[in-house]
Amino acid sequence: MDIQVGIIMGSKSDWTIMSNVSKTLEKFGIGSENRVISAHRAPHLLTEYCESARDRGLKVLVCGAGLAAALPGVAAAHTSLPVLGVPLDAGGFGGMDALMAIVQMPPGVPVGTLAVGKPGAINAAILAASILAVSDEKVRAALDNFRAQQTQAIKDTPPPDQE
Ligand code: RP5
Repeated sequence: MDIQVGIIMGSKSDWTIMSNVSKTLEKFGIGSENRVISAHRAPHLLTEYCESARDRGLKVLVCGAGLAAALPGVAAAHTSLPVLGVPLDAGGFGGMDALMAIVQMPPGVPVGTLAVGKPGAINAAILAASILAVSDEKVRAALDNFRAQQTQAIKDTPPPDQE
């Protein structure tokens, strides 16, 4: 499986949530790589990673961070690849701190910001799949199949009082 998505998190402590990104991408047959690279603690490493990402074959970056959460924005500053940001609750303000930091990018350097925590991590993977599906028939088929199954599961769910 070609590695097409780069998943970066600010700390190993983000892994519990960010592992949902690679797990979800696998469902669509999309290969990914995981890296811990803090924008604040290892800024040069982050620059190097993002500047070389496109040439190494990556097509989308998914970045998760908590607290001041500069990671997705700084990544987007160093590449024109699509960057998706996942705000994480690292103990301050229920993740609102990270959400505000990630969503408030200045015009010209966008980050596609997802929900806080696990729902955001899962949706970042699905959105990455949607981006890749534009030019990849296999991913498109997997995505369409996932959406159809999801809808079917809703239709098959009995109302609570009829179980
Ligand atoms: C952020 O600080 C990381 O993304 C993490 O969510 C948070 C706390 O990091 P640790 O102190 O657990 O390494 O940069």
